[in-house]
Amino acid sequence: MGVVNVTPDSFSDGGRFFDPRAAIAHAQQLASEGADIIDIGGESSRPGAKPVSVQEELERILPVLEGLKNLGKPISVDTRRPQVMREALKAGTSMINDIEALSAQGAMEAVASSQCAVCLMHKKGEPATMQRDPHYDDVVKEVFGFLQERVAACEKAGLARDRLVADPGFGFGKTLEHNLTLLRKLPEFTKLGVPLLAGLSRKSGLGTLTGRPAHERLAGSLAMALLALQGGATILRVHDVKETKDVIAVWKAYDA
Ligand code: 9MG
Repeated sequence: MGVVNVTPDSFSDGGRFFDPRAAIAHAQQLASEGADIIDIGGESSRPGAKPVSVQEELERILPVLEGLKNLGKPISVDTRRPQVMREALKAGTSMINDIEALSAQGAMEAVASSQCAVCLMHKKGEPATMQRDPHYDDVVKEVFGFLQERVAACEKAGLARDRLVADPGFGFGKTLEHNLTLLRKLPEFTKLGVPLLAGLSRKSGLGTLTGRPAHERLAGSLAMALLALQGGATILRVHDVKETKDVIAVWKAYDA
């Protein structure tokens, strides 16, 4: 899954793809590099990010969705808002990537009548404050329990399990140690019975581990990608598609 942030303030590429033409060209580039899914987001969820209005979010993503209609690859929209989900689905989106796991009022209904896939992500707290001293008694138990409950809630609302993907939400209300614990225990999350998505690309934990700024975290991101594959992730949300595809090719040969 290649990331396209149509935002002025995302942590790794803030502003580079804010112009719809730049976002469309970047999505085309990621698709040509082998991305199987393109994830379009109109609201930054980096730590400290401020929410944008529904109107603003729609104005950012709809021209990009229009420009990618004939891309020939599934498009995912990263949103937590039911109104945005509905408009994105009308525009042909195949997947909703929700960092709030369809917990907003009306979100479940917004996707239930379509056939789209849904990524249910765990997050503790709100982006503006979630990295201020997050605490868990047992991070694996809490994140697993949350995702299990959301999968069950989706099924109860009529979303078949084969439409769902689960994601522990690395970096969303988690310390570096929480993230590493979740990564070590990722194989346990395969018990959820749905594909696992991991988003570790360029995240701040890599800055802590390597001392490098976001645009210099490629090697660390690739190491994380391999660890996530080994842990059972089948979708990697990444900025560097071409290089990650090479990691996947090596991993597949090893794992054959
Ligand atoms: C939007 N977004 C930013 N980071 C993410 C992650 O780790 N997973 C998912 N599903 N979405 C993310």
